[in-house]
Amino acid sequence: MQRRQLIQTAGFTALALSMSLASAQDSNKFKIGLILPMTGQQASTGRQIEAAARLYMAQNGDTVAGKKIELIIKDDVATPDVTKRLAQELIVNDKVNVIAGFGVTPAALAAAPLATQSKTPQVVMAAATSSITEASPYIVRTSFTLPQVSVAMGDWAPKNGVKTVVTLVADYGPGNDAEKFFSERFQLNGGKVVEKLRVPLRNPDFAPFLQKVRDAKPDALFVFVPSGAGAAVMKQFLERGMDKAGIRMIATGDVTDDDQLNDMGEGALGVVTSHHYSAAHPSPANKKFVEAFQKANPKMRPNFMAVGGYDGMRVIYEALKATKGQGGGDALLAAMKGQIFESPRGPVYIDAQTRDIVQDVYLRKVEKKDGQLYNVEFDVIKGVKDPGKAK
Ligand code: VNL
Repeated sequence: MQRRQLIQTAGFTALALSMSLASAQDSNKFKIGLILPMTGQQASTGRQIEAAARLYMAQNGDTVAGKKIELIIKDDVATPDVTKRLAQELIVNDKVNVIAGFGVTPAALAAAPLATQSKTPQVVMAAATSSITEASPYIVRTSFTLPQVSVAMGDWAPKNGVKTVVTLVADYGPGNDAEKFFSERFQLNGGKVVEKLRVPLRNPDFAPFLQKVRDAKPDALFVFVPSGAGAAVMKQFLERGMDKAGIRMIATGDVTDDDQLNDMGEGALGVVTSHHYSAAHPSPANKKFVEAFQKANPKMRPNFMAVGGYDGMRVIYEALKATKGQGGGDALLAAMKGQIFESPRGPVYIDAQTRDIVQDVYLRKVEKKDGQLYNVEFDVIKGVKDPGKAK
């Protein structure tokens, strides 16, 4: 009897001990739930961000302020219903400290109410519609916004012989932002927008739209499509001889994406874009970043998505350090706001009011360097805030 009791007690003690060990172990962990499109049309964005997040961890260690960092990567196939379910599971079951990633705008918006309810910081590393940061006070963004980069093109084009334009954008949040902010600025500068075309986000066929552009015969076609779709637009633009018909392509840098640019062929030479990151950005910090990224991922060139992911990890690591490993959601969020640092893209900061990134925007031209195609920067607008916040 006594013996049985003893064994039972010992058993319970062992169980209790292992449970408290597990929770002690858990409280020594800091979990980041990274929700990304790893398959489907936006898979290159997931690949780039995962590679960059892993690089950041390899360079900065996986223990911060006494906490072991655990990265939990989930594939949402850029589908908002899936994003929402995954965010819920990560927050409730895995008890992650931060959710991050978000390859497309609908995915970022789907997770926002969960971030608010659970007071979990949501670090948006890719999605770029201006209004995203207004969807939750727990959102911090390390990518960019379409208004931020499109206005620069609305200033550059009319000064460089482009008087008439047709716009062609993917028909959802960031495309609508690009269309609006480019057009308004271009017209303010005396340019004329002849026609505004919107293509579906899913499996777009550009041919009928490009035919319309040919008929309208503007000086230039202004394009926004999301990362991963640029090569298809470029191919059809060239195949239909638009350039030979005297129509220039101008775009946001999403189109001449470093992930695809080198395979676009010589026809892409001379295309001028505005954006916040080029793999050819000539700073020592970027040279180090590109070299390390390519050493770890020999077949890849980092693009703007990679930099959004790398800087997002930086923002999370530094917030954890600043809160000495103690931070709950609110403390972490407060420590993310106002961070100032040198990114591979150039100097940046997280605006404490808007929680959006403030950064330099560059004008770039596709050129050949060492036998490869790059977006070579030739002008810069310093410290650009998101013009989409009407305040
Ligand atoms: C978005 C914006 C996605 C820009 C992108 O690539 C991009 C978005 C996937 O907000 O959905 O290049």
